[in-house]
Amino acid sequence: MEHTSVWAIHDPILNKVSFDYVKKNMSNYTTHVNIMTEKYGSDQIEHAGQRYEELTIGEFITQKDPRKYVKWVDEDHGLKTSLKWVKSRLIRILGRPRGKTNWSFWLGFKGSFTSLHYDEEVTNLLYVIHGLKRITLVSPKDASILPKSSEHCSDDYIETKGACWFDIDIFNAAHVPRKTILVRSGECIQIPSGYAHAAENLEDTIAVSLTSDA
Ligand SMILES: O=C(O)CCC(=O)C(=O)O
Repeated sequence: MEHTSVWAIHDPILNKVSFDYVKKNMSNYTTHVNIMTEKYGSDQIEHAGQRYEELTIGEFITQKDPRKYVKWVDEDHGLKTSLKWVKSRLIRILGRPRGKTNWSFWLGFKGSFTSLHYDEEVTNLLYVIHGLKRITLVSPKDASILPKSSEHCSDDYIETKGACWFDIDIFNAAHVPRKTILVRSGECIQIPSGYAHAAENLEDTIAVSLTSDA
Protein backbone atom coordinates (compact mmCIF):
# COMPACT_ATOMS: atom_id res chain seq x y z
CA MET A 1 0.00 0.00 0.00
CA GLU A 2 1.34 3.35 -1.04
CA HIS A 3 2.28 5.69 1.78
CA THR A 4 -0.67 7.90 2.63
CA SER A 5 -0.16 11.13 4.42
CA VAL A 6 -2.53 13.00 6.65
CA TRP A 7 -1.37 16.40 7.69
CA ALA A 8 -2.64 19.01 10.09
CA ILE A 9 -3.72 22.36 8.76
CA HIS A 10 -6.17 23.79 11.30
CA ASP A 11 -6.97 26.85 9.26
CA PRO A 12 -8.81 29.36 11.50
CA ILE A 13 -10.59 30.89 8.51
CA LEU A 14 -11.97 27.63 7.12
CA ASN A 15 -12.75 26.63 10.68
CA LYS A 16 -15.56 29.20 10.61
CA VAL A 17 -17.58 26.91 8.36
CA SER A 18 -19.49 25.09 11.09
CA PHE A 19 -22.99 23.62 10.93
CA ASP A 20 -24.16 26.83 12.62
CA TYR A 21 -22.41 28.93 10.00
CA VAL A 22 -24.01 26.99 7.16
CA LYS A 23 -27.40 27.15 8.83
CA LYS A 24 -27.12 30.87 9.40
CA ASN A 25 -25.92 31.73 5.92
CA MET A 26 -27.59 29.14 3.74
CA SER A 27 -30.71 27.96 5.54
CA ASN A 28 -33.11 28.86 2.75
CA TYR A 29 -30.99 27.40 0.01
CA THR A 30 -32.66 24.37 -1.53
CA THR A 31 -30.40 21.51 -2.46
CA HIS A 32 -30.45 17.87 -3.51
CA VAL A 33 -29.91 15.62 -0.55
CA ASN A 34 -28.84 12.08 -1.34
CA ILE A 35 -30.84 9.49 0.50
CA MET A 36 -28.55 6.66 1.42
CA THR A 37 -29.26 2.97 1.62
CA GLU A 38 -27.48 0.45 3.82
CA LYS A 39 -25.28 -0.61 0.98
CA TYR A 40 -24.76 2.49 -1.06
CA GLY A 41 -23.42 5.74 0.26
CA SER A 42 -23.94 9.18 -1.11
CA ASP A 43 -23.07 9.43 -4.78
CA GLN A 44 -23.70 5.88 -5.77
CA ILE A 45 -27.37 6.39 -5.11
CA GLU A 46 -27.71 8.32 -8.33
CA HIS A 47 -25.95 5.57 -10.23
CA ALA A 48 -28.23 2.98 -8.73
CA GLY A 49 -31.16 5.13 -9.90
CA GLN A 50 -32.27 5.71 -6.37
CA ARG A 51 -33.67 8.64 -4.56
CA TYR A 52 -32.65 12.06 -3.60
CA GLU A 53 -34.77 14.64 -1.93
CA GLU A 54 -35.02 18.38 -2.28
CA LEU A 55 -34.63 20.04 1.07
CA THR A 56 -33.53 23.40 2.29
CA ILE A 57 -30.28 23.39 4.18
CA GLY A 58 -32.22 24.52 7.23
CA GLU A 59 -34.47 21.44 7.01
CA PHE A 60 -31.52 19.15 6.38
CA ILE A 61 -29.63 20.40 9.42
CA THR A 62 -32.69 20.33 11.65
CA GLN A 63 -33.51 16.74 10.67
CA LYS A 64 -29.97 15.54 11.51
CA ASP A 65 -30.70 12.33 9.62
CA PRO A 66 -27.68 10.04 9.08
CA ARG A 67 -29.31 8.59 5.95
CA LYS A 68 -29.13 11.95 4.20
CA TYR A 69 -25.95 13.39 2.79
CA VAL A 70 -25.19 16.63 0.99
CA LYS A 71 -22.48 16.98 -1.60
CA TRP A 72 -22.13 20.21 -3.50
CA VAL A 73 -19.83 20.47 -6.45
CA ASP A 74 -18.13 23.41 -8.06
CA GLU A 75 -20.85 24.23 -10.53
CA ASP A 76 -23.50 24.37 -7.88
CA HIS A 77 -25.14 27.77 -7.62
CA GLY A 78 -25.15 27.92 -3.84
CA LEU A 79 -21.47 27.18 -3.62
CA LYS A 80 -20.60 29.75 -6.21
CA THR A 81 -22.28 32.44 -4.19
CA SER A 82 -22.25 31.81 -0.46
CA LEU A 83 -19.15 29.64 -0.16
CA LYS A 84 -17.10 30.88 -3.07
CA TRP A 85 -14.38 32.08 -0.73
CA VAL A 86 -13.80 28.53 0.56
CA LYS A 87 -12.33 27.40 -2.75
CA SER A 88 -9.88 30.31 -2.89
CA ARG A 89 -8.94 29.75 0.71
CA LEU A 90 -8.33 26.04 0.09
CA ILE A 91 -6.12 26.78 -2.88
CA ARG A 92 -4.23 29.32 -0.84
CA ILE A 93 -3.52 26.75 1.88
CA LEU A 94 -3.01 23.63 -0.19
CA GLY A 95 -1.57 25.18 -3.34
CA ARG A 96 -3.26 25.11 -6.71
CA PRO A 97 -3.02 21.62 -8.21
CA ARG A 98 -2.00 21.43 -11.83
CA GLY A 99 -4.76 20.94 -14.37
CA LYS A 100 -8.46 21.64 -14.18
CA THR A 101 -9.32 22.17 -10.54
CA ASN A 102 -12.66 21.44 -8.98
CA TRP A 103 -13.97 21.30 -5.45
CA SER A 104 -16.75 19.65 -3.48
CA PHE A 105 -18.36 20.40 -0.16
CA TRP A 106 -19.58 17.54 2.04
CA LEU A 107 -22.11 17.93 4.82
CA GLY A 108 -23.11 14.76 6.65
CA PHE A 109 -24.21 13.61 10.06
CA LYS A 110 -22.66 10.83 12.10
CA GLY A 111 -23.34 7.55 10.31
CA SER A 112 -23.48 8.94 6.76
CA PHE A 113 -21.00 7.52 4.30
CA THR A 114 -19.76 7.32 0.75
CA SER A 115 -19.27 3.79 -0.47
CA LEU A 116 -16.33 2.35 -2.40
CA HIS A 117 -15.42 4.05 -5.67
CA TYR A 118 -12.58 5.51 -7.54
CA ASP A 119 -12.53 8.88 -9.18
CA GLU A 120 -11.25 9.99 -12.53
CA GLU A 121 -9.42 12.91 -10.94
CA VAL A 122 -5.73 12.37 -10.35
CA THR A 123 -5.34 14.66 -7.37
CA ASN A 124 -7.82 14.47 -4.52
CA LEU A 125 -7.18 16.41 -1.33
CA LEU A 126 -9.84 15.99 1.32
CA TYR A 127 -9.86 18.41 4.23
CA VAL A 128 -12.06 17.83 7.27
CA ILE A 129 -13.13 21.21 8.62
CA HIS A 130 -15.20 19.81 11.50
CA GLY A 131 -15.89 16.26 12.59
CA LEU A 132 -14.18 12.94 11.97
CA LYS A 133 -13.94 10.72 8.92
CA ARG A 134 -12.68 7.20 8.51
CA ILE A 135 -11.27 6.68 5.06
CA THR A 136 -10.97 3.16 3.69
CA LEU A 137 -8.44 2.66 0.90
CA VAL A 138 -8.19 -0.35 -1.37
CA SER A 139 -5.20 -0.64 -3.69
CA PRO A 140 -5.76 -0.75 -7.47
CA LYS A 141 -4.64 -4.40 -7.50
CA ASP A 142 -7.05 -5.49 -4.77
CA ALA A 143 -9.85 -3.34 -6.22
CA SER A 144 -9.42 -4.75 -9.72
CA ILE A 145 -11.12 -8.02 -8.79
CA LEU A 146 -14.09 -6.47 -7.00
CA PRO A 147 -17.49 -6.27 -8.70
CA LYS A 148 -18.20 -2.90 -10.25
CA SER A 149 -21.55 -1.33 -10.75
CA SER A 150 -21.45 1.71 -12.97
CA GLU A 151 -20.97 2.36 -16.64
CA HIS A 152 -17.92 4.49 -15.92
CA CYS A 153 -15.88 1.47 -14.86
CA SER A 154 -13.25 -0.14 -16.98
CA ASP A 155 -10.68 -2.73 -15.99
CA ASP A 156 -8.06 -0.07 -15.88
CA TYR A 157 -8.90 2.87 -13.65
CA ILE A 158 -6.76 5.14 -15.86
CA GLU A 159 -9.41 4.84 -18.56
CA THR A 160 -12.17 5.78 -16.19
CA LYS A 161 -14.19 8.86 -17.10
CA GLY A 162 -16.39 9.74 -14.17
CA ALA A 163 -16.49 7.98 -10.82
CA CYS A 164 -16.45 4.19 -10.86
CA TRP A 165 -18.58 2.60 -8.15
CA PHE A 166 -18.05 -0.87 -6.74
CA ASP A 167 -20.92 -3.19 -6.12
CA ILE A 168 -19.82 -4.09 -2.63
CA ASP A 169 -20.60 -3.06 0.91
CA ILE A 170 -16.96 -2.51 1.75
CA PHE A 171 -17.59 -1.83 5.44
CA ASN A 172 -18.86 -5.39 5.81
CA ALA A 173 -16.43 -7.08 3.45
CA ALA A 174 -13.65 -7.96 5.86
CA HIS A 175 -11.97 -10.24 3.30
CA VAL A 176 -10.96 -7.27 1.12
CA PRO A 177 -7.50 -5.97 2.08
CA ARG A 178 -7.65 -2.31 2.97
CA LYS A 179 -6.07 0.43 4.93
CA THR A 180 -8.20 2.67 7.14
CA ILE A 181 -7.19 6.15 8.16
CA LEU A 182 -8.83 8.59 10.53
CA VAL A 183 -8.99 12.19 9.42
CA ARG A 184 -9.84 14.59 12.20
CA SER A 185 -10.96 18.23 12.32
CA GLY A 186 -8.32 20.41 10.75
CA GLU A 187 -6.60 17.54 8.95
CA CYS A 188 -6.20 16.82 5.28
CA ILE A 189 -5.60 13.57 3.43
CA GLN A 190 -4.43 13.05 -0.10
CA ILE A 191 -6.30 10.08 -1.55
CA PRO A 192 -3.66 8.20 -3.52
CA SER A 193 -4.39 8.38 -7.22
CA GLY A 194 -6.14 5.28 -8.53
CA TYR A 195 -6.98 3.91 -5.10
CA ALA A 196 -10.54 2.90 -4.46
CA HIS A 197 -11.84 4.72 -1.42
CA ALA A 198 -14.83 4.97 0.86
CA ALA A 199 -15.57 7.46 3.63
CA GLU A 200 -17.59 7.21 6.82
CA ASN A 201 -18.55 10.16 8.95
CA LEU A 202 -17.90 9.03 12.52
CA GLU A 203 -19.16 12.39 13.79
CA ASP A 204 -21.27 15.13 12.26
CA THR A 205 -18.79 16.24 9.64
CA ILE A 206 -18.13 19.08 7.26
CA ALA A 207 -15.40 18.57 4.70
CA VAL A 208 -14.14 19.98 1.44
CA SER A 209 -12.22 18.28 -1.29
CA LEU A 210 -10.03 19.84 -3.93
CA THR A 211 -9.56 17.73 -7.01
CA SER A 212 -7.78 18.10 -10.31
CA ASP A 213 -7.29 16.11 -13.47
CA ALA A 214 -3.49 16.36 -13.39
O1 LIG B 1 -16.17 12.36 2.36
C1 LIG B 1 -16.84 11.64 1.65
O2 LIG B 1 -17.94 11.23 1.96
C2 LIG B 1 -16.30 11.17 0.31
C3 LIG B 1 -14.99 11.75 -0.08
C4 LIG B 1 -14.55 11.20 -1.40
O3 LIG B 1 -14.87 10.10 -1.75
C5 LIG B 1 -13.76 11.96 -2.30
O4 LIG B 1 -13.33 13.08 -1.98
O5 LIG B 1 -13.54 11.45 -3.43
